[in-house]
Amino acid sequence: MAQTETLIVGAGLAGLRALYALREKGISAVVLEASDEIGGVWNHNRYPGARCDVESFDYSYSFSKDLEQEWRWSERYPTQPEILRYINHVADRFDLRRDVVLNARVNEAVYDEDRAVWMATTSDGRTWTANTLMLCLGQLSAPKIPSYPGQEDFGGEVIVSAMWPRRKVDFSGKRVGIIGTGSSGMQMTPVIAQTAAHLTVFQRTANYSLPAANAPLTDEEDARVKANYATRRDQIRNSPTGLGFQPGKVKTLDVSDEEREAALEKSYHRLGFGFALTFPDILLDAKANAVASDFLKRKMGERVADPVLRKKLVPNDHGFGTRRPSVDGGYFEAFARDNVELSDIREHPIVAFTPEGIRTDEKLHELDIVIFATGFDALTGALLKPRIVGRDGRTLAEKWADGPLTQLGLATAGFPNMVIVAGPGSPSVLSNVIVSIEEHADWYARMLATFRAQGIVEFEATEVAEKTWTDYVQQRAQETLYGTANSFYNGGEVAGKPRVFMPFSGGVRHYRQHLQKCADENYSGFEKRKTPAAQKSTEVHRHA
Ligand code: NA7
Repeated sequence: MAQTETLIVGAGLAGLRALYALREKGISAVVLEASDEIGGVWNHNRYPGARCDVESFDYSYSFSKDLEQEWRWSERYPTQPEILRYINHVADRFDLRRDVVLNARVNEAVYDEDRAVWMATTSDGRTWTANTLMLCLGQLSAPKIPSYPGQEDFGGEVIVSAMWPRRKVDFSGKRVGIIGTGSSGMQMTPVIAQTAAHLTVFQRTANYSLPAANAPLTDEEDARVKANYATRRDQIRNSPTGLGFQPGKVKTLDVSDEEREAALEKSYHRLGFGFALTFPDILLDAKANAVASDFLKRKMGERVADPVLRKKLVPNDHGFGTRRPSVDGGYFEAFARDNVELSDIREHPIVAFTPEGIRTDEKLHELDIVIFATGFDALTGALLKPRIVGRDGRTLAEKWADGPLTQLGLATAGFPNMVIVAGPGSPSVLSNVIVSIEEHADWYARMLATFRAQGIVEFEATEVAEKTWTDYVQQRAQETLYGTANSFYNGGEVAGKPRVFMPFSGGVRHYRQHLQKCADENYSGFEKRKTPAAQKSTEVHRHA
């Protein structure tokens, strides 16, 4: 049985950053990774066109000034291969690999109440013991794969975008179908269209998207950012979404039509996700949202010449930002190609797969390759995959049956010495996730170092604190328009999943203030014990 102070589960951006933070505090840790490579979602999502829709300067670690200066991003929005190279560079640069165990999927983690330790068993047959269990399993990392009648009879190849094969997939001469038009489907469409003989995009919901305005980064741009990186990082940490954009000060309807149009036009062309903050009320007020949505619908419509196609491709059932929008590189324009076809599966649903392809209630689409770009069981999916057993034999899946409960997005009562990085109850998917990851990693490292110095062997979120925080997360969400759509923010994307808004929508700056307050109050909302509660109760029992 192997032993360490902290077991980190997952070697993506979060797990590696947590390892670095813990080492800095002299806390030993081992990272267990299911795959044979580090990188998390950036290891698995190798589909053509995969890239981050946060600018590369900001989708990068801030913990090392040297790293910031040394690394040279090549484009404004980094591609998946470049991000994976970056992650591998960081792992080598800071000698992180020596504490990473690959091919070790955690199937089960059980809390031993008497000893206040976690015991984790992995797919390689080993058992690990640790004082603390730190879950760095990602937010959008448990793929959601639909099953259709006849799927097993399909004669072609089926590929899942989030489990993309390592080999090169050759689309030339192939008839390809993509199911799903979220960021993944939208990113791969224009790329695959270039080589496939024919591409059919199966769309259930038309999605909002802004043009990426991607470009190679010049040496001047690189030097300019690196000369002022600290200021840029500061702006990011103090912005609502961790992207550096501050909300406009004047409300949408408080400016003249000309001013409003000019402001929307400006942010449309420069800011990607910053568009949502052009005015402070776009995600808060239905009328303001309708104005921003109409602007974007017009813009998307201008990118599609065919009026019938335009009607299908422009969203009509939800407001901008109430589900995650996309930042695309030529998605709408791809439909002008002779070899690209849209299948509106809301109008003509998929009936079944056949040996030849996909049959909708309108026609048979003959296909050689079908790609599922159908998204993820977001936020809780990956956390609930391993069997995590807390106090009294209760599993995390049982505890969260009606939705996740957390104290400050950090931990959940009944699961002592277990923490979650960038999961439910924290800004997570509503933020530049790397900012949220770094915030948690450093905060936990300080917390664990403090507890060690204080002789605390067991810490546990209280039920009162987690109820207060979870209610607050709901209250903040109710102030927004997020509740008006089914999305992966609120469980609406998975049949049977509790419909609960999961991330904290109050912004990364506000969230950090809560974290700071918690730490300042010697980690309020947590019970801290020098003897495990189970031992104490045995003692009490004995004395009685
Ligand atoms: P998303 O954004 O969750 O998109 C998934 C897409 O797949 C979306 O268009 C779904 O339609 C569609 N979908 C899901 N299930 C089905 C079924 N059963 N049939 C047809 N279509 C389906 O995932 P992505 O991978 O694109 O992006 C995830 C994040 O990764 C992204 O936001 C970035 O953070 C990076 P629906 O809208 O549910 O009707």
